Amino acid sequence: MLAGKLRPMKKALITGVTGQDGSYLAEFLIEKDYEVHGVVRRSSTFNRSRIDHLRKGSASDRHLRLHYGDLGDTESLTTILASVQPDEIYNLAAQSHVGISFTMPTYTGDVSGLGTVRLLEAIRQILPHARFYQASSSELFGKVAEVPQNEQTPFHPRSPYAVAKLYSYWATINYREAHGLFATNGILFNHESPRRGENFVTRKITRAVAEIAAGHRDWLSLGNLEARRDWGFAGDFVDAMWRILQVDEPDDWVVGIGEEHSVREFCELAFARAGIELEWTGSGTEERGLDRANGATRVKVNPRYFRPAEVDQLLSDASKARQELGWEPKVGFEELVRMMVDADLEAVGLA
Ligand code: NAP
Ligand code: G4F
Repeated sequence: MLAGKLRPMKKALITGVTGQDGSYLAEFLIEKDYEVHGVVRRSSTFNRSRIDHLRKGSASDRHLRLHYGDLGDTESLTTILASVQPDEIYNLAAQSHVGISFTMPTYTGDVSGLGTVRLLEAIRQILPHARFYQASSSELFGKVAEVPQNEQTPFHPRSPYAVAKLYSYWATINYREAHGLFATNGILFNHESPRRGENFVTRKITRAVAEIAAGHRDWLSLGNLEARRDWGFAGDFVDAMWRILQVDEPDDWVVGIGEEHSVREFCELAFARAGIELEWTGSGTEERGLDRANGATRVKVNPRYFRPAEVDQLLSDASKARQELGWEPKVGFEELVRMMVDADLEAVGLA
Protein backbone atom coordinates (compact mmCIF):
# COMPACT_ATOMS: atom_id res chain seq x y z
CA MET A 1 0.00 0.00 0.00
CA LEU A 2 2.76 2.39 1.07
CA ALA A 3 4.86 1.46 -1.96
CA GLY A 4 1.85 2.17 -4.16
CA LYS A 5 1.51 5.64 -2.66
CA LEU A 6 5.19 6.46 -3.08
CA ARG A 7 5.23 5.52 -6.75
CA PRO A 8 4.65 8.72 -8.76
CA MET A 9 1.36 8.80 -10.67
CA LYS A 10 1.72 8.10 -14.35
CA LYS A 11 0.70 10.99 -16.59
CA ALA A 12 -1.32 10.52 -19.76
CA LEU A 13 -2.15 13.06 -22.45
CA ILE A 14 -5.19 12.45 -24.67
CA THR A 15 -5.85 14.38 -27.85
CA GLY A 16 -9.53 14.13 -28.83
CA VAL A 17 -10.54 13.88 -25.16
CA THR A 18 -13.95 15.45 -25.88
CA GLY A 19 -14.80 12.68 -28.39
CA GLN A 20 -16.45 9.32 -27.79
CA ASP A 21 -13.23 7.37 -27.21
CA GLY A 22 -11.43 10.20 -25.42
CA SER A 23 -14.13 10.32 -22.77
CA TYR A 24 -14.06 6.55 -22.13
CA LEU A 25 -10.26 6.49 -22.11
CA ALA A 26 -10.08 9.40 -19.64
CA GLU A 27 -12.45 7.52 -17.29
CA PHE A 28 -10.47 4.31 -17.71
CA LEU A 29 -7.11 5.96 -16.91
CA ILE A 30 -8.47 7.93 -13.96
CA GLU A 31 -9.74 4.63 -12.59
CA LYS A 32 -6.15 3.32 -12.95
CA ASP A 33 -4.88 6.30 -10.94
CA TYR A 34 -3.29 8.18 -13.81
CA GLU A 35 -3.02 11.95 -13.84
CA VAL A 36 -4.97 12.61 -17.05
CA HIS A 37 -4.56 15.63 -19.30
CA GLY A 38 -6.65 16.33 -22.36
CA VAL A 39 -6.28 18.59 -25.39
CA VAL A 40 -9.41 20.56 -26.28
CA ARG A 41 -9.86 22.87 -29.22
CA ARG A 42 -11.34 26.29 -28.95
CA SER A 43 -14.91 26.62 -30.13
CA SER A 44 -17.55 29.29 -29.64
CA THR A 45 -19.71 26.89 -27.65
CA PHE A 46 -18.49 24.34 -25.08
CA ASN A 47 -18.27 20.84 -26.52
CA ARG A 48 -17.41 18.99 -23.30
CA SER A 49 -20.64 17.19 -22.52
CA ARG A 50 -18.95 13.76 -22.68
CA ILE A 51 -16.36 14.71 -20.04
CA ASP A 52 -18.31 17.11 -17.81
CA HIS A 53 -18.76 14.39 -15.20
CA LEU A 54 -14.95 14.14 -14.86
CA ARG A 55 -14.61 17.87 -14.22
CA LYS A 56 -16.63 18.16 -11.01
CA GLY A 57 -15.13 19.56 -7.81
CA SER A 58 -12.46 22.18 -7.18
CA ALA A 59 -9.66 22.71 -9.67
CA SER A 60 -7.11 20.94 -7.44
CA ASP A 61 -9.22 17.76 -7.10
CA ARG A 62 -10.12 17.49 -10.73
CA HIS A 63 -9.22 14.15 -12.23
CA LEU A 64 -8.93 15.58 -15.68
CA ARG A 65 -6.98 18.68 -16.66
CA LEU A 66 -7.63 20.36 -19.97
CA HIS A 67 -5.34 22.35 -22.26
CA TYR A 68 -6.26 24.34 -25.33
CA GLY A 69 -4.56 22.99 -28.44
CA ASP A 70 -5.19 21.83 -31.96
CA LEU A 71 -3.61 19.23 -34.23
CA GLY A 72 -3.35 21.99 -36.81
CA ASP A 73 -1.16 24.09 -34.52
CA THR A 74 2.34 22.78 -33.77
CA GLU A 75 3.12 25.45 -31.18
CA SER A 76 0.19 24.49 -28.98
CA LEU A 77 1.28 20.84 -29.10
CA THR A 78 4.89 21.58 -28.13
CA THR A 79 3.77 23.90 -25.33
CA ILE A 80 1.43 21.25 -23.89
CA LEU A 81 4.04 18.48 -24.13
CA ALA A 82 6.69 20.62 -22.46
CA SER A 83 4.44 21.63 -19.59
CA VAL A 84 2.62 18.32 -18.95
CA GLN A 85 5.54 15.92 -19.63
CA PRO A 86 3.24 12.91 -20.10
CA ASP A 87 4.49 9.30 -19.91
CA GLU A 88 1.83 8.15 -22.38
CA ILE A 89 0.26 10.04 -25.30
CA TYR A 90 -2.94 8.83 -26.94
CA ASN A 91 -3.59 10.54 -30.28
CA LEU A 92 -7.36 10.18 -30.71
CA ALA A 93 -8.04 13.56 -32.32
CA ALA A 94 -9.20 13.45 -35.93
CA GLN A 95 -11.81 14.57 -38.41
CA SER A 96 -13.26 11.12 -37.95
CA HIS A 97 -16.33 11.07 -40.21
CA VAL A 98 -15.68 9.05 -43.37
CA GLY A 99 -18.64 10.46 -45.35
CA ILE A 100 -17.78 14.07 -44.52
CA SER A 101 -14.14 13.49 -45.50
CA PHE A 102 -15.28 13.37 -49.14
CA THR A 103 -16.54 16.94 -48.86
CA MET A 104 -13.55 18.13 -46.80
CA PRO A 105 -10.60 16.13 -48.14
CA THR A 106 -7.91 18.76 -47.60
CA TYR A 107 -8.96 19.57 -44.05
CA THR A 108 -9.25 15.86 -43.24
CA GLY A 109 -5.75 15.27 -44.61
CA ASP A 110 -4.40 18.15 -42.56
CA VAL A 111 -5.91 17.08 -39.23
CA SER A 112 -6.12 13.28 -39.50
CA GLY A 113 -2.89 12.89 -41.48
CA LEU A 114 -0.42 15.75 -41.02
CA GLY A 115 -1.71 16.42 -37.50
CA THR A 116 -0.19 13.11 -36.39
CA VAL A 117 3.21 14.11 -37.78
CA ARG A 118 3.01 17.47 -36.00
CA LEU A 119 2.50 15.58 -32.76
CA LEU A 120 5.13 12.90 -33.46
CA GLU A 121 7.70 15.53 -34.36
CA ALA A 122 6.96 17.48 -31.18
CA ILE A 123 7.39 14.24 -29.18
CA ARG A 124 10.68 13.49 -30.94
CA GLN A 125 12.03 16.91 -30.04
CA ILE A 126 10.67 17.30 -26.53
CA LEU A 127 9.79 13.92 -25.00
CA PRO A 128 11.43 11.12 -27.03
CA HIS A 129 10.89 8.60 -24.22
CA ALA A 130 7.12 9.04 -24.01
CA ARG A 131 4.94 6.21 -25.32
CA PHE A 132 2.67 7.07 -28.25
CA TYR A 133 -0.60 5.48 -29.36
CA GLN A 134 -2.05 6.28 -32.80
CA ALA A 135 -5.78 5.76 -33.39
CA SER A 136 -5.53 3.84 -36.65
CA SER A 137 -8.62 2.44 -38.29
CA SER A 138 -10.04 -0.64 -39.99
CA GLU A 139 -10.93 1.83 -42.78
CA LEU A 140 -7.32 1.24 -43.92
CA PHE A 141 -8.46 -2.18 -45.21
CA GLY A 142 -11.17 -0.47 -47.28
CA LYS A 143 -11.82 -2.61 -50.36
CA VAL A 144 -10.81 -5.67 -48.43
CA ALA A 145 -8.22 -8.06 -49.84
CA GLU A 146 -9.31 -10.90 -47.54
CA VAL A 147 -11.86 -11.76 -44.88
CA PRO A 148 -11.28 -11.47 -41.95
CA GLN A 149 -8.62 -8.76 -41.74
CA ASN A 150 -5.53 -8.98 -39.52
CA GLU A 151 -2.20 -7.13 -39.19
CA GLN A 152 -0.88 -8.76 -42.40
CA THR A 153 -3.87 -7.86 -44.61
CA PRO A 154 -2.90 -5.36 -47.36
CA PHE A 155 -4.48 -1.90 -47.16
CA HIS A 156 -6.76 -0.35 -49.80
CA PRO A 157 -8.17 2.93 -48.42
CA ARG A 158 -11.44 4.14 -49.98
CA SER A 159 -11.89 7.69 -48.65
CA PRO A 160 -9.91 10.85 -47.91
CA TYR A 161 -10.28 9.89 -44.24
CA ALA A 162 -8.74 6.46 -44.81
CA VAL A 163 -5.95 7.92 -46.95
CA ALA A 164 -5.13 10.41 -44.18
CA LYS A 165 -5.17 7.62 -41.59
CA LEU A 166 -2.86 5.55 -43.81
CA TYR A 167 -0.35 8.39 -43.77
CA SER A 168 -0.60 8.55 -39.98
CA TYR A 169 -0.23 4.79 -39.68
CA TRP A 170 3.03 4.79 -41.64
CA ALA A 171 4.28 7.99 -40.00
CA THR A 172 3.90 6.26 -36.64
CA ILE A 173 5.92 3.27 -37.84
CA ASN A 174 8.49 5.57 -39.44
CA TYR A 175 9.06 7.47 -36.16
CA ARG A 176 9.49 4.10 -34.45
CA GLU A 177 12.01 2.81 -37.01
CA ALA A 178 13.85 6.05 -37.78
CA HIS A 179 13.93 7.74 -34.39
CA GLY A 180 13.39 4.89 -31.93
CA LEU A 181 10.13 6.29 -30.54
CA PHE A 182 7.84 3.95 -28.63
CA ALA A 183 5.17 4.56 -31.28
CA THR A 184 2.28 2.13 -31.76
CA ASN A 185 -0.84 1.70 -33.88
CA GLY A 186 -4.15 0.27 -32.75
CA ILE A 187 -6.04 -0.67 -35.93
CA LEU A 188 -9.48 -0.47 -34.42
CA PHE A 189 -12.68 -1.73 -36.00
CA ASN A 190 -15.91 0.20 -35.45
CA HIS A 191 -16.79 0.80 -31.82
CA GLU A 192 -19.91 2.52 -30.63
CA SER A 193 -21.68 3.56 -27.44
CA PRO A 194 -24.42 5.84 -26.17
CA ARG A 195 -21.78 8.60 -26.54
CA ARG A 196 -21.25 7.93 -30.26
CA GLY A 197 -21.49 11.05 -32.45
CA GLU A 198 -25.03 11.52 -33.72
CA ASN A 199 -24.15 11.34 -37.42
CA PHE A 200 -22.52 7.91 -37.34
CA VAL A 201 -24.97 5.27 -38.51
CA THR A 202 -25.50 3.37 -35.24
CA ARG A 203 -26.28 6.41 -33.12
CA LYS A 204 -28.29 7.99 -35.93
CA ILE A 205 -30.47 4.88 -35.87
CA THR A 206 -30.81 4.52 -32.09
CA ARG A 207 -31.67 8.20 -31.63
CA ALA A 208 -34.26 8.05 -34.40
CA VAL A 209 -35.78 4.85 -32.96
CA ALA A 210 -36.24 6.59 -29.61
CA GLU A 211 -37.73 9.71 -31.19
CA ILE A 212 -40.09 7.60 -33.31
CA ALA A 213 -41.11 5.54 -30.26
CA ALA A 214 -41.81 8.79 -28.40
CA GLY A 215 -43.93 10.07 -31.29
CA HIS A 216 -41.56 12.99 -32.00
CA ARG A 217 -40.98 11.94 -35.62
CA ASP A 218 -42.19 9.31 -38.08
CA TRP A 219 -39.19 7.92 -39.98
CA LEU A 220 -35.44 8.18 -40.63
CA SER A 221 -33.39 8.27 -43.84
CA LEU A 222 -30.34 6.08 -44.33
CA GLY A 223 -27.87 5.35 -47.12
CA ASN A 224 -26.38 1.92 -47.84
CA LEU A 225 -28.29 -0.68 -45.81
CA GLU A 226 -26.05 -3.53 -47.00
CA ALA A 227 -22.75 -2.23 -45.58
CA ARG A 228 -21.36 -4.66 -43.02
CA ARG A 229 -19.32 -3.70 -39.99
CA ASP A 230 -17.69 -5.35 -37.00
CA TRP A 231 -19.28 -3.22 -34.27
CA GLY A 232 -18.03 -3.39 -30.67
CA PHE A 233 -18.40 -1.29 -27.52
CA ALA A 234 -16.08 1.73 -27.17
CA GLY A 235 -15.64 1.08 -23.42
CA ASP A 236 -13.97 -2.26 -24.24
CA PHE A 237 -11.74 -0.75 -26.91
CA VAL A 238 -10.08 1.87 -24.69
CA ASP A 239 -8.81 -1.01 -22.54
CA ALA A 240 -7.01 -2.29 -25.68
CA MET A 241 -5.47 1.16 -26.28
CA TRP A 242 -4.02 1.15 -22.76
CA ARG A 243 -2.75 -2.43 -23.09
CA ILE A 244 -0.97 -1.47 -26.33
CA LEU A 245 1.12 1.06 -24.40
CA GLN A 246 2.00 -1.39 -21.59
CA VAL A 247 3.88 -3.97 -23.71
CA ASP A 248 7.69 -4.26 -23.83
CA GLU A 249 8.13 -3.53 -27.54
CA PRO A 250 6.12 -1.10 -29.68
CA ASP A 251 4.08 -2.76 -32.42
CA ASP A 252 0.72 -2.61 -34.24
CA TRP A 253 -2.46 -4.51 -33.34
CA VAL A 254 -5.86 -5.15 -34.90
CA VAL A 255 -8.69 -4.75 -32.36
CA GLY A 256 -12.27 -5.85 -33.03
CA ILE A 257 -14.84 -8.29 -31.70
CA GLY A 258 -14.89 -10.52 -34.80
CA GLU A 259 -18.59 -10.37 -35.66
CA GLU A 260 -20.01 -8.85 -38.80
CA HIS A 261 -23.52 -7.36 -39.20
CA SER A 262 -25.23 -5.16 -41.77
CA VAL A 263 -26.71 -1.70 -41.26
CA ARG A 264 -30.07 -3.34 -42.04
CA GLU A 265 -29.61 -5.85 -39.18
CA PHE A 266 -28.62 -3.06 -36.79
CA CYS A 267 -31.78 -1.22 -37.77
CA GLU A 268 -34.05 -4.24 -37.27
CA LEU A 269 -32.62 -4.99 -33.83
CA ALA A 270 -32.77 -1.36 -32.72
CA PHE A 271 -36.41 -0.94 -33.75
CA ALA A 272 -37.31 -4.29 -32.18
CA ARG A 273 -35.84 -3.13 -28.85
CA ALA A 274 -38.39 -0.30 -28.90
CA GLY A 275 -41.21 -2.73 -29.77
CA ILE A 276 -41.37 -1.92 -33.51
CA GLU A 277 -41.04 -4.85 -35.91
CA LEU A 278 -39.76 -3.81 -39.33
CA GLU A 279 -40.84 -5.31 -42.63
CA TRP A 280 -38.91 -4.36 -45.79
CA THR A 281 -40.58 -3.53 -49.09
CA GLY A 282 -39.31 -2.22 -52.46
CA SER A 283 -35.70 -2.13 -53.62
CA GLY A 284 -32.82 0.28 -54.22
CA THR A 285 -33.65 3.87 -53.38
CA GLU A 286 -37.36 2.90 -53.30
CA GLU A 287 -36.84 0.47 -50.44
CA ARG A 288 -38.79 1.21 -47.25
CA GLY A 289 -38.81 -0.22 -43.74
CA LEU A 290 -42.44 -0.48 -42.65
CA ASP A 291 -43.86 -0.87 -39.17
CA ARG A 292 -45.39 -4.35 -39.35
CA ALA A 293 -48.10 -3.36 -36.85
CA ASN A 294 -49.61 -0.50 -38.87
CA GLY A 295 -47.76 -0.23 -42.20
CA ALA A 296 -46.26 3.19 -41.36
CA THR A 297 -42.94 3.99 -43.05
CA ARG A 298 -40.12 4.02 -40.49
CA VAL A 299 -37.02 3.82 -42.73
CA LYS A 300 -36.39 5.41 -46.13
CA VAL A 301 -33.30 5.23 -48.34
CA ASN A 302 -31.77 8.55 -49.36
CA PRO A 303 -28.90 8.50 -51.91
CA ARG A 304 -27.55 11.62 -50.18
CA TYR A 305 -25.98 9.24 -47.65
CA PHE A 306 -24.30 7.02 -50.26
CA ARG A 307 -20.53 7.46 -50.45
CA PRO A 308 -18.56 8.01 -53.67
CA ALA A 309 -16.58 4.88 -52.76
CA GLU A 310 -17.90 2.50 -50.12
CA VAL A 311 -16.29 0.04 -47.73
CA ASP A 312 -18.68 -2.87 -48.12
CA GLN A 313 -17.49 -5.16 -45.41
CA LEU A 314 -15.16 -5.18 -42.41
CA LEU A 315 -14.47 -8.14 -40.13
CA SER A 316 -11.60 -8.36 -37.67
CA ASP A 317 -9.26 -11.16 -36.78
CA ALA A 318 -7.91 -9.83 -33.48
CA SER A 319 -6.12 -13.01 -32.40
CA LYS A 320 -2.82 -11.16 -31.98
CA ALA A 321 -4.39 -8.66 -29.57
CA ARG A 322 -6.13 -11.44 -27.67
CA GLN A 323 -2.92 -13.47 -27.34
CA GLU A 324 -0.30 -10.77 -26.82
CA LEU A 325 -2.32 -8.11 -25.00
CA GLY A 326 -4.73 -10.44 -23.20
CA TRP A 327 -7.55 -8.24 -24.50
CA GLU A 328 -11.11 -9.61 -24.43
CA PRO A 329 -14.21 -7.60 -25.28
CA LYS A 330 -17.02 -7.87 -22.72
CA VAL A 331 -19.94 -6.49 -24.73
CA GLY A 332 -21.27 -8.32 -27.80
CA PHE A 333 -23.22 -6.88 -30.72
CA GLU A 334 -26.75 -7.47 -29.44
CA GLU A 335 -25.94 -6.09 -26.02
CA LEU A 336 -24.41 -3.03 -27.68
CA VAL A 337 -27.60 -2.34 -29.66
CA ARG A 338 -29.71 -2.75 -26.50
CA MET A 339 -27.42 -0.44 -24.53
CA MET A 340 -27.57 2.29 -27.17
CA VAL A 341 -31.34 2.10 -27.73
CA ASP A 342 -32.04 2.04 -23.99
CA ALA A 343 -29.89 5.12 -23.43
CA ASP A 344 -31.70 7.01 -26.20
CA LEU A 345 -35.11 5.86 -24.94
CA GLU A 346 -34.16 7.17 -21.52
CA ALA A 347 -33.12 10.49 -23.05
CA VAL A 348 -36.62 10.95 -24.51
CA GLY A 349 -38.24 9.92 -21.22
CA LEU A 350 -39.31 6.42 -22.27
CA ALA A 351 -37.28 4.28 -19.86
P1 NAP B 1 -14.87 11.50 -32.38
O1 NAP B 1 -15.95 11.20 -31.38
O2 NAP B 1 -15.21 12.12 -33.66
O3 NAP B 1 -13.79 12.41 -31.62
C1 NAP B 1 -12.79 13.08 -32.33
C2 NAP B 1 -12.05 14.01 -31.38
O4 NAP B 1 -11.05 14.72 -32.10
C3 NAP B 1 -12.94 15.08 -30.72
O5 NAP B 1 -12.53 15.27 -29.40
C4 NAP B 1 -12.63 16.31 -31.56
O6 NAP B 1 -12.84 17.53 -30.88
C5 NAP B 1 -11.13 16.10 -31.78
N1 NAP B 1 -10.59 16.91 -32.87
C6 NAP B 1 -11.07 17.02 -34.14
N2 NAP B 1 -10.30 17.85 -34.85
C7 NAP B 1 -9.32 18.28 -34.01
C8 NAP B 1 -8.22 19.15 -34.16
N3 NAP B 1 -7.97 19.79 -35.30
N4 NAP B 1 -7.40 19.36 -33.09
C9 NAP B 1 -7.66 18.74 -31.91
N5 NAP B 1 -8.69 17.92 -31.70
C10 NAP B 1 -9.51 17.68 -32.75
O7 NAP B 1 -14.06 10.16 -32.69
P2 NAP B 1 -13.98 8.77 -31.88
O8 NAP B 1 -15.03 7.87 -32.38
O9 NAP B 1 -13.86 9.08 -30.43
O10 NAP B 1 -12.61 8.19 -32.43
C11 NAP B 1 -11.37 8.52 -31.80
C12 NAP B 1 -10.24 8.30 -32.78
O11 NAP B 1 -10.23 6.92 -33.21
C13 NAP B 1 -10.35 9.10 -34.08
O12 NAP B 1 -9.04 9.41 -34.48
C14 NAP B 1 -10.98 8.12 -35.07
O13 NAP B 1 -10.61 8.48 -36.38
C15 NAP B 1 -10.35 6.83 -34.63
N6 NAP B 1 -11.12 5.62 -34.85
C16 NAP B 1 -12.40 5.54 -34.43
C17 NAP B 1 -13.11 4.36 -34.59
C18 NAP B 1 -14.54 4.23 -34.11
O14 NAP B 1 -15.22 3.29 -34.56
N7 NAP B 1 -15.00 5.08 -33.21
C19 NAP B 1 -12.49 3.25 -35.20
C20 NAP B 1 -11.17 3.37 -35.62
C21 NAP B 1 -10.47 4.55 -35.43
P3 NAP B 1 -14.30 18.24 -30.85
O15 NAP B 1 -15.06 17.55 -29.75
O16 NAP B 1 -13.94 19.64 -30.57
O17 NAP B 1 -14.92 18.01 -32.20
O1 G4F C 1 -21.23 4.85 -38.96
P1 G4F C 1 -20.42 5.17 -40.15
O2 G4F C 1 -20.40 6.59 -40.60
O3 G4F C 1 -18.95 4.64 -39.83
P2 G4F C 1 -17.72 4.24 -40.76
O4 G4F C 1 -17.78 4.88 -42.08
O5 G4F C 1 -17.60 2.75 -40.72
O6 G4F C 1 -16.49 4.91 -39.96
C1 G4F C 1 -16.36 4.76 -38.56
O7 G4F C 1 -15.63 3.59 -38.29
C2 G4F C 1 -14.26 3.63 -38.76
C3 G4F C 1 -13.62 2.29 -38.36
O8 G4F C 1 -13.90 1.33 -39.34
C4 G4F C 1 -13.56 4.79 -38.10
F1 G4F C 1 -12.25 4.80 -38.50
C5 G4F C 1 -14.25 6.08 -38.46
O9 G4F C 1 -13.61 7.17 -37.78
C6 G4F C 1 -15.70 6.01 -38.01
O10 G4F C 1 -15.71 5.97 -36.60
O11 G4F C 1 -20.88 4.27 -41.39
C7 G4F C 1 -20.95 2.86 -41.31
C8 G4F C 1 -21.60 2.32 -42.57
C9 G4F C 1 -21.02 2.89 -43.88
O12 G4F C 1 -20.87 1.84 -44.79
C10 G4F C 1 -22.07 3.87 -44.38
O13 G4F C 1 -22.11 4.00 -45.79
O14 G4F C 1 -22.97 2.73 -42.56
C11 G4F C 1 -23.32 3.18 -43.85
N1 G4F C 1 -24.47 4.10 -43.73
C12 G4F C 1 -25.71 3.85 -44.24
N2 G4F C 1 -26.51 4.89 -43.99
C13 G4F C 1 -24.47 5.30 -43.12
C14 G4F C 1 -25.77 5.80 -43.29
N3 G4F C 1 -23.51 5.98 -42.46
C15 G4F C 1 -23.85 7.19 -41.93
N4 G4F C 1 -22.92 7.88 -41.22
N5 G4F C 1 -25.11 7.73 -42.10
C16 G4F C 1 -26.09 7.07 -42.78
O15 G4F C 1 -27.22 7.57 -42.91
